[in-house]
Amino acid sequence: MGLVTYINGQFVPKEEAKISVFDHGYLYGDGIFEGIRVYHGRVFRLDEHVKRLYDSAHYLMLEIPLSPEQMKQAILETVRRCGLRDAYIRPVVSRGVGDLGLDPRKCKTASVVIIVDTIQLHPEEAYLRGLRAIHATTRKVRPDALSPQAKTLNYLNGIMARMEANLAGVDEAIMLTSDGYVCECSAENIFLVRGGEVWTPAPYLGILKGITRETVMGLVRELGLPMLEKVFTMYDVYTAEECFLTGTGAEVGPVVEVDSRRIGTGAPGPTTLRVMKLFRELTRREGTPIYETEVVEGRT
Ligand code: PXG
Repeated sequence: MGLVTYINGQFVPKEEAKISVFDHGYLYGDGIFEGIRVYHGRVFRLDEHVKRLYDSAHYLMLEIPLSPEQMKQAILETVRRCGLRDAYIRPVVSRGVGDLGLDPRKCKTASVVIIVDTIQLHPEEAYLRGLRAIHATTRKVRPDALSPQAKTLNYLNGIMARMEANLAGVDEAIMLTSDGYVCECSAENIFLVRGGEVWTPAPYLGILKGITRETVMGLVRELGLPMLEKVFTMYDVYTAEECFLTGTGAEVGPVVEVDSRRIGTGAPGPTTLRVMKLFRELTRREGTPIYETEVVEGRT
């Protein structure tokens, strides 16, 4: 079965899914998106992702021509038509076709696209040995300039950081606030294990409050460990016992080296491995079923 893309109410083969060059999503990055995973025939945290999509739209005063319920159904139907049980879903809503000026009033209707494909952000082997990271010289955009909560189509800030990681020959880039505090990675949140506690940057620093981050904070508490949202610097990262990152694409990824400093033992640590295991188990159990048969399976 070929991959199917939803585009403005139609399901088309992915090769035929095309958007106008006059769409302000293309011209200005004026639009929003989500990244959602399907595990074993179930969409993980669908309600949370759809809520965040509509919150991003509300922030940008972008009217999505579907209700959240219709969006959920369109997402489920697109995955169903792709015939995949494990997948990555990318709903994208852009301002729509306008003229060559910035003014969004010229764009009459938003474009709605749902792409379904597979994704692997880092090779499997990187999760076994652990990821290597640097901290980027590119600072996070200040939250008073553009909200980090809104997943807009302008990801240049993260892309600039990611290019620094590529040039340094490592897997990821840690981004700091303009004041130099640890914020998040190019498209993941960051966690440390220090003295039996688990730390992650406080939301007011200007992070995206990731859905995987929220999930993992719950798992850490389940493990009976203190889970703290804090303000910290690269010193705390270098001297942590463990470091890991979280994101829909990357899932839970151990970080074993930062700015050429070994983190902990230099191998994925015991708390990180426990969180990875719990996360894998949770994604097997929970989620909105795509196929009827799995509704039955899920309830028995
Ligand atoms: N921080 C930023 C800046 C992000 O863009 C996360 C954290 C993690 O959030 P979730 O809700 O996914 O746990 C993101 C995630 C991808 C991908 O393919 C993810 C994002 C953006 C682009 C690609 O994983 N956002």
